[in-house]
Amino acid sequence: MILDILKYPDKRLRTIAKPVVSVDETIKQQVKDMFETMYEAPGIGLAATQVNFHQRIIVIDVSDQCNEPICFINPEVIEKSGEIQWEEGCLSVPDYYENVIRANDIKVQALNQHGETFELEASEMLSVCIQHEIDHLDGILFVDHLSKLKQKRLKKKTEKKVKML
Ligand code: GNR
Ligand code: NI
Repeated sequence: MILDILKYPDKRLRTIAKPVVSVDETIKQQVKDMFETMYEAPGIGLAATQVNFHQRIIVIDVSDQCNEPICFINPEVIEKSGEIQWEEGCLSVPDYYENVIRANDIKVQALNQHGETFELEASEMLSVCIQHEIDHLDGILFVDHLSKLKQKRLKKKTEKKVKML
């Protein structure tokens, strides 16, 4: 099932997601729906927060063929180093792109969609995407990393758009 994606400045995007207690059938169905929603959007990642489900689930596929799905449940960054600047966008902030600086190399521990623990080392686009998605689970948007001036301009632009509807 395709899920609706919350759009900035929806307050529900500020919710802090709770850890998944057990990877049961409800969670597995949620993971499936999130992959479907991400591929349809299309996007390279999606956090549960964006579809108004406030448990710690992320889906990602940064491959060209869209055939390398990765699901992270209760993800934790256990190591990070280096820096990378990447132009980010977000399905919850349509038509807006800005550079953000993040760690380039990270090691993540999580559960997969079968409830098994795994570790993954990531860099560049995958690393940026994982950090962007974990931010969502903590109620943080990529625009929060920008200067106050840029945030003010985005707020104005968004208010204009809302008026037009
Ligand atoms: O589709 C997406 N592209 C993207 C590009 C640069 C940095 C991060 C991303 S994630 C985004 C999908 C999304 O909003 N995930 O939360
Ligand atoms: Ni996003």
